[in-house]
Parts: sequence; C-alpha cells; structure tokens
Amino acid sequence: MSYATIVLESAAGVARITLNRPERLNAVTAEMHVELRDALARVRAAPDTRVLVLAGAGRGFCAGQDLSERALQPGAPPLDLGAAIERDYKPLVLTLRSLPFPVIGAVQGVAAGAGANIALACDVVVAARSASFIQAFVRIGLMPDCGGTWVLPRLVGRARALGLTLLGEALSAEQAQEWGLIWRCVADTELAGVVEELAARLARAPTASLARIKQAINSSGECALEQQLDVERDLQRELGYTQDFREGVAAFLEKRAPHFLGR
Ligand code: LHQ
Repeated sequence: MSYATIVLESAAGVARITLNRPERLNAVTAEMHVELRDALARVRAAPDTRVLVLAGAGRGFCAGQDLSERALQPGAPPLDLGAAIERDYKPLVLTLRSLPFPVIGAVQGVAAGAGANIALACDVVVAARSASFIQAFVRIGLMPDCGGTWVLPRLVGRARALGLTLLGEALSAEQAQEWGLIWRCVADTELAGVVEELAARLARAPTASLARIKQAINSSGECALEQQLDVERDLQRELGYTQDFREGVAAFLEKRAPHFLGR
C-alpha cells in the first residue's frame, strides 16, 4: 500500500508507520490524517500484527498540525478548530490507545504540539538523546489537545504539567525520561537498534497478555481500586483460558524458553 505522507511497512509481526513529510518536520495535514486512519485500520485488521512502531522520517518526529493549513486570509471567517479535533485528532489518539497490541513511539528530533501528544499517546516511548518535547500550543495562542491535558498531569504531576504547557518550552529527552514522561532516552545512534530490539521482543511476547495489560493500565485512569480489581479479575480470567498461558507455565516447569503463539 503506498501513501503520499506516511509509509506503512510490516514484517515478522512488527508494523511500522513512518510520518513522512521530513521537509516540514512531519507536520500533520488533513491528507496525513486520512492516510493514518487507513493505515491504522489495516494494521489493526491484519491478523499477524503484534506490535506497531510509530516514527518520523528525517530530523524530527512531528511538529504538530501543519500550520499552513490554518493560515487565515484577512477578512476570512474564523476556523472551527474543534471540528478538526473531532474529525481527526480525537479518533487518532483513541485508536492508538485502544489498539490491542503495544505501540512504540520512536522519537528523534522534535515532537511539538500535537506531535508531542501523539508521541505520548503511544504505549512505550523511546527517544533519542537529542529529541525534545514541546507543548508548543501556547506559542500560537492555543491550548494542548490530543489528550495532553489528560496525560501530562497523570505522568508528571500538576506542577510540571502546568509549567510545560503554560511556558511551551522544550523538554529534553533526558529530562522527559527523568520525569517519567517517556520510557527511555537513548544515544542518537542507538535509537533505531533499541526500537527494533524492543519491537522484536514484544512481537515474541504473548499477545493476549500484552493486549490485556494495556487495557487494564488504560482503564486504571478512570477506575477506583475496587472497580480496577474487577477489571483485573475479568481480564485475568480470559488469559487463563489462552494457549500461551499453558505454554508459559509448561516452559517454566520444564526450565525452557516459552514459545508463545500469540493471537
Ligand atoms: C512547519 C511546522 C508546522 C508547517 C515546522 N506546520 N510547517 C492545531 C490546530 C488545529 C487543530 C488541532 O490541533 C492543533 C494542534 C497543534 O499541533 S498546534 C501546534 C502546531 N505546531 C507548532 O506550533 C510548532 C511549529 N513549529 C516550530 O515551532 C518549529 O518548527 C519547531 C520548534 C518544531 C522546530 O524548529 P526548527 O528545528 O528550527 O525547524 P524549522 O522551524 O526551521 O522547521 C523546518 C521546516 O518545517 C520549516 O520550513 P522551511 O520552509 O522554513 O524550511 C518550517 O516552517 C516547517 N514547519 N513546523 N507545524
């Protein structure tokens, strides 16, 4: 399948979507949204997908909304930004969070505006040391979207969430790791290798287990303890019926590496 603004590849259980407008730091256009929707639907439907890597081509991850699509001629009527969020950004974030397999965000260079929060919608974010995360919205008179106001206080607390969003300053990958905003910051030269290794490892893991771990961690944001214990009970019950659970226990008892078949 070929697209104009993204690249979709898939091999050995690992799907990879690369935002591909490097000359614009992979800023997101309406066309990119259409292509992303199509690619994500394909990746979700493909029975062999076990992990998705989301990356950017060139020197950046994503500079957020392409602002050339938002420029207004003098006298032109105002834009309804809420409509774009409802049509494009909200479904994108909800899709990334609900895919039944892990999504790895591979961040090199800048992740700004919606680009930063699309990265944070991934399940495991690995960033190159030279990468940075910028809640750039305030610089152009907007506020964070793509779930930024939901995820930031949960990940880094109110003080840091407010500092990042009110000031719109760049946060280095190293600081992002220290604050618990991302999983790992690695040397620039190691990013590709670390992501590949992580993806291959997750692709060998028991997929039903990964899907339910993601589901339970996602639901914990909205649940009281008792409700969450119920969620864990129900999902664990499902996992107890899987072939991969049988294999995991058998492999442990036989002192050998498990061979998980996945979904
Ligand atoms: C760009 C962009 C860009 C177009 C770099 N657009 N061309 C908004 C509205 C509607 C609905 C829903 O949600 C949203 C959410 C948002 O995402 S709002 C936030 C939008 N993003 C930004 O405000 C970030 C704008 N970009 C920047 O501040 C800088 O480019 C950063 C700090 C990301 C990187 O700076 P540099 O490394 O110095 O690169 P650069 O500025 O030279 O950019 C390289 C090229 O990419 C340049 O084009 P040129 O023709 O001069 O080489 C930029 O114009 C272009 N570009 N971001 N968002």
